Amino acid sequence: MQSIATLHDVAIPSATSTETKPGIEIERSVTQEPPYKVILHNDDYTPMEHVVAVLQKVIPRMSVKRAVDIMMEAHTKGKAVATKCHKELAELYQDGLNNEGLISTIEPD
Ligand code: TYC
Repeated sequence: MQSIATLHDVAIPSATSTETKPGIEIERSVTQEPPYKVILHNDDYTPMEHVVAVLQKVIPRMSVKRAVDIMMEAHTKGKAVATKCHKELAELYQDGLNNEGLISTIEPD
């Protein structure tokens, strides 16, 4: 299959890999690395609109509806899974969310 990866889809090849063909390495990283959950935690002070805006800014292809659903789940239950992806991307999204004032953590899925 041929596809043009966007910046967000391109994984950083793992340090332990011996693979030398870049295209194959990227494919392996995206499809075979263990999944992580990015978890959004509720707080008592961040405006709901800001939470939705940050989710959409930080996580690619996040629709308004999904962002609102995730925000409301965190608001009512204390936490919500914002997305699942491989570890390097999960760390990127965690930093993006936390740098905008939200509280997020990552954990293996
Ligand atoms: N609890 C916040 C409020 O009432 C809204 C909020 C929702 C904050 C989800 C963080 O992850 C969060 N303004």
